Amino acid sequence: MIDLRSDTVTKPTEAMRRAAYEAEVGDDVYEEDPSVKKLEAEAAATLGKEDALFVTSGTQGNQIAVLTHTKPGNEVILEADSHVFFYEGAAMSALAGVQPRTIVGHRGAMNPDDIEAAVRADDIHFPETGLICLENTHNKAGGAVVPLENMRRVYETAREHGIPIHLDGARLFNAAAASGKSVKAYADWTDTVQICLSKGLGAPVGSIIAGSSSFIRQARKWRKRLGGGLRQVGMIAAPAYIALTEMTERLSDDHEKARLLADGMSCLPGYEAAPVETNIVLVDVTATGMTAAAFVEKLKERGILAVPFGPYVVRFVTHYDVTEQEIYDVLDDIERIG
Ligand code: TLP
Repeated sequence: MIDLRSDTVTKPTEAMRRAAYEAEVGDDVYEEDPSVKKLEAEAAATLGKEDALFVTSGTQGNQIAVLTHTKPGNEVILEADSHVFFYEGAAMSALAGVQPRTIVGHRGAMNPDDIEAAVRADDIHFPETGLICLENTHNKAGGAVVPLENMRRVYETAREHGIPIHLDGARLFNAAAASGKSVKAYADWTDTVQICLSKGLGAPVGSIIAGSSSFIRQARKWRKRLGGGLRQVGMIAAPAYIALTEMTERLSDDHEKARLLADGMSCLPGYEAAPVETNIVLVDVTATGMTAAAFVEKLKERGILAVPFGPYVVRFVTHYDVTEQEIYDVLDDIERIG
């Protein structure tokens, strides 16, 4: 099978498996696991934040951020197709007791004027705006990079109103690779940031949330409440350290493969690929007369996995476990599907 469903399907490298075996460990609930401490310190430095916390998943990291920044009854401003809103099982409402206020963005970027208009005035009828969430790269917008200038303007709006900003940076290293800017440059326009190490970077498990020391102290407590306080977790922090320090440079290879796939598909009749900036390719299959689900079934019969991302849109995600040759093979198969 050529698995293009997501960059979450990457398998840990040999070096990661060895690092897991050899990891120095301790009880991380007592903050005594040296491998976890090393990872958190490196992540905090890379993102330019005071402190960082290793969490089990991107969803857990985002939700700990929501829980830590807000109080029940708050409203959270976020993009209408953002992962936190669309794909996290309404966790912010179910767990934090906050309500989402969505804004439709352009390629994942919300207009700062729309944010300004959505911030609640002081009125007895209204919830308080407790948080603004951003996402970069933006998954549903096809891996679009939210420009730094947009993030800077959102930050200024947020600061005027004293509202914190959390960035879902599950694929922030992809944004950095595509733009040539550092992840810190993006994180500078946020209060807190979540990065995933288990997507295109290949760690078997884990995400990081980073922010001020006082934020991380409270976030650690939320992680424990959610059952995310783990013990000898250095076994997974050690491979995650490799993901953070050795796997980011090669992400532009994935972007190349995504462009190859998108350009190739656009040359075939019936397929229309959205602009590709990183490792996600969204293809509209309307003109083939098939639904996305039917097309994905046809792909599967040929040993190719992708996901329907809407009634007529299919998502392909490139990563290091798929070669350039396999992308050419996929294009040959799609040509045969017609
Ligand atoms: N996204 C997954 C699916 O949930 C859609 C994927 O295959 O892309 N933020 C963003 C922007 C994400 O894309 C994801 C995963 C997460 C957060 C959640 O990460 P995990 O899966 O570690 O909870």
